[in-house]
Amino acid sequence: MHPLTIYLFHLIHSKKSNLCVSADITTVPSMLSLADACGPHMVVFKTHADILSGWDPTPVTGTGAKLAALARKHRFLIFEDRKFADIGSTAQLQYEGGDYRILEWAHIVNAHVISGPDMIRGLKEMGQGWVKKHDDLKGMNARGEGKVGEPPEERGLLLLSQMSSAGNLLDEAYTKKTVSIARTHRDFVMGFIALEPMNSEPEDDFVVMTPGCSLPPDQSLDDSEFVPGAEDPLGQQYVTPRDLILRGCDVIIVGRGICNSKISGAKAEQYKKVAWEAYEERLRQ
Ligand code: 6AU
Repeated sequence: MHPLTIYLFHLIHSKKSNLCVSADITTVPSMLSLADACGPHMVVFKTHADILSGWDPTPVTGTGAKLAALARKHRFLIFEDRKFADIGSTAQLQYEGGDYRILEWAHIVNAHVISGPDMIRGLKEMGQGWVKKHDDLKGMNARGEGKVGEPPEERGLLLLSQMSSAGNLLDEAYTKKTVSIARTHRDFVMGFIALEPMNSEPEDDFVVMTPGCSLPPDQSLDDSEFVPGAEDPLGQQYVTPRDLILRGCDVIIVGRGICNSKISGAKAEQYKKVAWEAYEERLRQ
């Protein structure tokens, strides 16, 4: 199993959480406060660095470093939702370079395989090169942890094999091809962004993280203006956390249902509880 997947499942069980909070917000201070408020309740924090204003690229003290410090404090994995889709050599530059230098702070990134499998090879070269530079990996224990339970300096990839948006072009044949390409890069591909489990062969141990997740509005808790519904005005389609977990998804991805709330920490806790109860129910089945 990919070392980050081992660590992820260790976190899921120790934090009793299958929740990834998605920071679909537009300023660096609000993104960092969201990570701090939701930290105790989530196992993955998903960013869109390119929607943030105020990104500080300074090495060691900049935004990436601040986020990494929060990941160590609360023990969660950072997932930059970059959706790479270019040729291998360009994807490498996008992963490592620019102001964001995603490689330095994001444990997980995602990609569309639309440009072919060599793009994965390109990203893998960078990810594995980064890992080699970091000696603390040698101290990783059997649960995939680095120092005192902290996330390891590993790097992993999720492929989009299905999408949550209405009318998307990822049909069954595309999904199958994506999974078969993933099987040829098990040492870097942790799993998928998908709406259901993708494992079908005995040696498959891919994780599935699923977006398009919301709870029905809860008047007692939700004081936000955004009320997640069955669909947003731009084709996002929602399923409840319970339904997603019962169908076998490992991690639910929740964006506006949490980050648009003024009480995002309490909202994250609510999502965590509902998803965890469903997970326990699934384990009993
Ligand atoms: O909960 P929402 O609808 O506010 O946010 C969902 C988040 C957004 C999307 O960019 C992302 O999940 N997403 C993805 C990912 C994670 O790759 C794929 C997809 O098919 N649908 C989707 O919403 O940050």
